[in-house]
Amino acid sequence: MSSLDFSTKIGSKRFSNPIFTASGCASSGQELSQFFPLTEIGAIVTKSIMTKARTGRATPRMAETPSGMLNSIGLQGPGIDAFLENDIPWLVSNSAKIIVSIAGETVDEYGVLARRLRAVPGISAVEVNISCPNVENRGQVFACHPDTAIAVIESVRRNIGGELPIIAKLSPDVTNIVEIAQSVINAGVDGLALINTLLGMVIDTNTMKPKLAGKTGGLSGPAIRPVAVRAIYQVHQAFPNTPIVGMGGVASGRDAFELVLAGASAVSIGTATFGNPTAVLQIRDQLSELLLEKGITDFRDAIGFAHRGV
Ligand code: RRO
Repeated sequence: MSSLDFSTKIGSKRFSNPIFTASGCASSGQELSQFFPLTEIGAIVTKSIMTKARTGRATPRMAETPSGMLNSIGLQGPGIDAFLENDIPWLVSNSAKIIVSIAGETVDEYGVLARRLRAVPGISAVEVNISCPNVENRGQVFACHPDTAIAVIESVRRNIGGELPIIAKLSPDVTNIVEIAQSVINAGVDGLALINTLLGMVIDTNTMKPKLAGKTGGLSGPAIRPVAVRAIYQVHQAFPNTPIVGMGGVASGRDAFELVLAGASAVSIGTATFGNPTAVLQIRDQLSELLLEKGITDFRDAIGFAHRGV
């Protein structure tokens, strides 16, 4: 059987394979490392980190939905100091490829986080999460408006220094995702992460109250995959040279392939990991088999294939 070049690039950085974890679904990798060495995956994308430690929203924070789930975690995390002291050295000592996801309540907070990361060795890229649905104030969903999205990315760009690729994570809960992508590309991102969860809500018909303490939550899982495929397709069509890390309900190699055909240069696995901690590896292996079955020996030839000749 012919061999596959499974490597991919985001900005200046190369990854040995295109299957990553999705931010928030594998913390900083410690739990997953009980099941396999983190060097097996293309990159670990850490849970979005903020300047200060945060307990997150009240429980219940999760609810099942048809073919998916809602989460209302609310950016729980240790804060950047503890993260840099504990999580990054641990990941580096495990030779993991690291993409650090950051989140802030203000434009300045993103700049502060970027400045803290600029001199840290061992990081491959920064994901700028401007699309967390679980914030008290919808005005903090910076990815919902071109002006606020630009302000955050400019602040990160100013503070991060030249080397680290910046990936902006966008929300599907907008009228025109291409317009938001255009604004963050103009502001200097090297890649895009598409898509964050969709804002949803479940009401318990027995108690007649919302199931989540925070009332609303982010919808993930197979239910949202067609939304991810659509967003990736639209954005890749408009900006074919901007790498996309695709995510949204991927549970098999074939699902990952669909996002790649739409235009993703890498695919992150989130919700599938909760039911099966080795999902990331299975999806990686299924995707590589599928590519070879299709006669594709260079992964990069598959990126955006669905656009060709259309
Ligand atoms: O922490 C969360 O509640 C959360 C985040 Br930061 C995000 O980006 N997306 C999501 O569904 N949940």
